Amino acid sequence: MRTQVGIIGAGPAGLLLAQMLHQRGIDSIVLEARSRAHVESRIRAGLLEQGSVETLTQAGVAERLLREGLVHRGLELRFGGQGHRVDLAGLTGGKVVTIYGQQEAVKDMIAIRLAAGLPLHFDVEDVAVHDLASPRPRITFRQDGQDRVIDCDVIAGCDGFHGICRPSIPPTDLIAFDRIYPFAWLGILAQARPMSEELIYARHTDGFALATMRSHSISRLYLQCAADEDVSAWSDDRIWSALRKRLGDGVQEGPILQKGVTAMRSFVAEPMRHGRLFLAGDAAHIVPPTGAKGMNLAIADVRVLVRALEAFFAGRGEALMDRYSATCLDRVWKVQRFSWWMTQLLHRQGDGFDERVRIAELDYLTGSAAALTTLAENYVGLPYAD
Ligand code: RFL
Ligand code: PHB
Repeated sequence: MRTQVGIIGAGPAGLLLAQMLHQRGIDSIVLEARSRAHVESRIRAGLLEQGSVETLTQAGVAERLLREGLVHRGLELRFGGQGHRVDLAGLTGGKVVTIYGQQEAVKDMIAIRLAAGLPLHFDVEDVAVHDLASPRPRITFRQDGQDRVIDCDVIAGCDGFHGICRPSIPPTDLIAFDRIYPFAWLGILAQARPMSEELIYARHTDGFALATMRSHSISRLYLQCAADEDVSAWSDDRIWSALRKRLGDGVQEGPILQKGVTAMRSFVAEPMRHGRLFLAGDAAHIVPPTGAKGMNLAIADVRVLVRALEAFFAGRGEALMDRYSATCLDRVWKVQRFSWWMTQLLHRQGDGFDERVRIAELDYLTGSAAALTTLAENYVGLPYAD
């Protein structure tokens, strides 16, 4: 097989890249290790920055998102038993965020690609990348028991944090920056009306809690828990009682459809390019979910990569490809800073000096238009470089 861009991973990064390249007449083949059903049912991110919605709209994959997504103009910070509304739109000249499940965006992009008859292979095995320093890198894999090879001009590593692309770069050519937090999130999806029209980020002496949603009848709720938390120790009753305690009155209960523990990590690999291999999304970086940035950052990387590849395939040279990593990392580090800041501000960690400083900071934040503007402009999404 032969293609211009071999894309490994059918998450938001890989699928959006394939679609945006297709719009520009550039061929790609997408390889995905898991089944279509698995990829379409993985419950993950849910919040899109305004720029992400615009990007998905321009990519022609937002018809259902624009119909079903829930537009939010503000959020609530709750601490010391009191709620404080952050007027995101008012503080950012009208910018908003949209709630739309990542797996719904993934479903939409898969359907559009398959309907167009474009190559997207699920359940592939033993994916490996070769000759990354040459102008003709190769991907090998197994499909239905057969060994296969794809000759590419470029390979896009969109295979997430546990993929094979980043580990294929010689360790001497990569620097990794890592921070693991001493807590995690227990997340549930429940058949219950959201407790509020907007998201509630709550800080409580028992730990952080977040009330978000997927629709007017499905709630998504998170609780700070131990890093090594055993989900089986959390009965439905224990979960609801912890949520009521941390979020206060108004928690709407209903059947729990799904439960899981999400580890909290900040990670960046530099550079995001090795020869003809370009990393995008979680393959290159991870943020803790508190700032709701992971999927948005994957989308931002893809925008930069598409421009670089468009110039390259149009014969305008490699200047943008050479700048790909630096351009992406500029945003990545700002988003890392914001995600780290939201995480350390809102989670309970001991009872010492740092804890008192965090409470003072929250108090300051909610009383300062300047500090709230900083929060709001990061939350709705920093402007793109292009
Ligand atoms: P993905 O989605 O992990 O996709 C990578 C794909 O690659 C496949 N793969 C392989 N395919 C072929 N060969 C191999 N060897 C392969 N190895 C792996 C995988 O099966 C997978 O399909 O990465 P991508 O595309 O970079 O997208 C990143 C996002 O998924 C991630 O950043 C977000 O989900 C993070 N995140 C959030 N982001 C937001 O923007 N807003 C949020 O509100 C938000 N909330 C969250 C989150 C992540 C969470 N978890 C579970 C980590 C909430 C949670 C709980
Ligand atoms: C979600 O809807 O899953 C979500 C929203 C905001 C966050 C994290 C997760 O900060």
